[in-house]
Amino acid sequence: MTEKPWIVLVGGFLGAGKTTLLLAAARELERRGLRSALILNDQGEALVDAEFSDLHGFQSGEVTGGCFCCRFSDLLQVIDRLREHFPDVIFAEPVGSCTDISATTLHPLLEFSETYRIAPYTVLVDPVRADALLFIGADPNLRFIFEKQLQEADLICITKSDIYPHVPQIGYPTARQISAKTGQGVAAWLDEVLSGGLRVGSEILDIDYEQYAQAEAALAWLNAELNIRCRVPQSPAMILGPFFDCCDRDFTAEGISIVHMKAIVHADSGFVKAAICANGQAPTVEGMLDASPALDHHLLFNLRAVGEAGNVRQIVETNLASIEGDCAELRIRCFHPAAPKPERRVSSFTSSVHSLDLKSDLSSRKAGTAATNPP
Ligand SMILES: Nc1nc2c(ncn2[C@@H]2O[C@H](COP(=O)(O)OP(=O)(O)OP(=O)(O)O)[C@@H](O)[C@H]2O)c(=O)[nH]1
Ligand SMILES: [Mg+2]
Repeated sequence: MTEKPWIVLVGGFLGAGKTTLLLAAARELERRGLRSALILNDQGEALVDAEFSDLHGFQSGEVTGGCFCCRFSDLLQVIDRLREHFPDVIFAEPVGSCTDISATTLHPLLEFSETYRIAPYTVLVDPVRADALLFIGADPNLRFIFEKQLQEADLICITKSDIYPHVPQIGYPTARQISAKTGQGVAAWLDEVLSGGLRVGSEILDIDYEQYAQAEAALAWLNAELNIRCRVPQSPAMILGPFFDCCDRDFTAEGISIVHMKAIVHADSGFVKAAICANGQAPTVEGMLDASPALDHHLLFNLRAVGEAGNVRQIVETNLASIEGDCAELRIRCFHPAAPKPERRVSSFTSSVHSLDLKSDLSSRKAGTAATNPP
């Protein structure tokens, strides 16, 4: 490995499997004697993904309150901070509803190629999500984001091959199928992106930012965090299970479509995490189902859904209030993401990076050239 750490950006739609792959890749690098760090990103604060990475023992940092493009300076600061731990590879996961990453994050990062080696941009695709979003009649806002993400990828990988063995017809070449659960394709993907042989930032989107803003704003975004003191000791799973199931039931009853719902309950005895990527799905459960009962628990809950933020918040508050025990330090934020306003974006034809007049219309900006890392 080089003294210059790699920065590996991995995007893809909400729930595509980004965090799960990055943790599997970090474990693979650990087996090779290499150090990894992870950067998670969100429109809000209190991230399930960040807590989950910490619980796996990896150095992580967060860029919160906006996507990488709107918080590019924060991203640089977090990258610099993580360097203190001498990582060989810094993985960075943009928000799953974000696109135009190549122009607003990858190319601006290439300005720092003296310090870092920038890997090609991988976009992950969940086959079932692809089938649903490329179907005629799919939600046009979600489909817009999904298609733009595919368009700007340097490399597309199909995830969850252990449960979905088919390759969806997405209209773009795909590099490989990956299962972060069985490990299929993980080492090969790492070898490919760290080979230095692929083009970086080969696509710059032609994107209408008004349409992009409207597509993101169709999502309701809820992040909640609280402490729970039980009256009698309970395991984390005993708290998480009923809360999670009731939220799913109530969203379905109200016609709110879950895009990704995830939660972690953490006690001194252990933690349990549950996630679903659609209403009524059997949750993926990770952690320690058999953790001993405990009195004190910490709950983190992140929901991305198609629905009205007020409705979503009310359902979550009602179900939080039904948790057995005394709740304290509740922090809950529910909103529709604000219009993306990138700090920087590569210019159309020169591929140089500009600070933007935030009111400028980006919709007519068009293709730049692919960049490379200096030797
Ligand atoms: N069976 C299986 N499940 C997977 C795999 N990768 C991810 N998942 C599950 O898919 C769900 C979403 O995975 P995440 O890694 O959280 O997805 P993400 O893209 O980081 O999601 P956001 O950060 O919300 O955009 C979780 O329930 C994971 O356990 C896989 O390879 N196989
Ligand atoms: Mg994630």
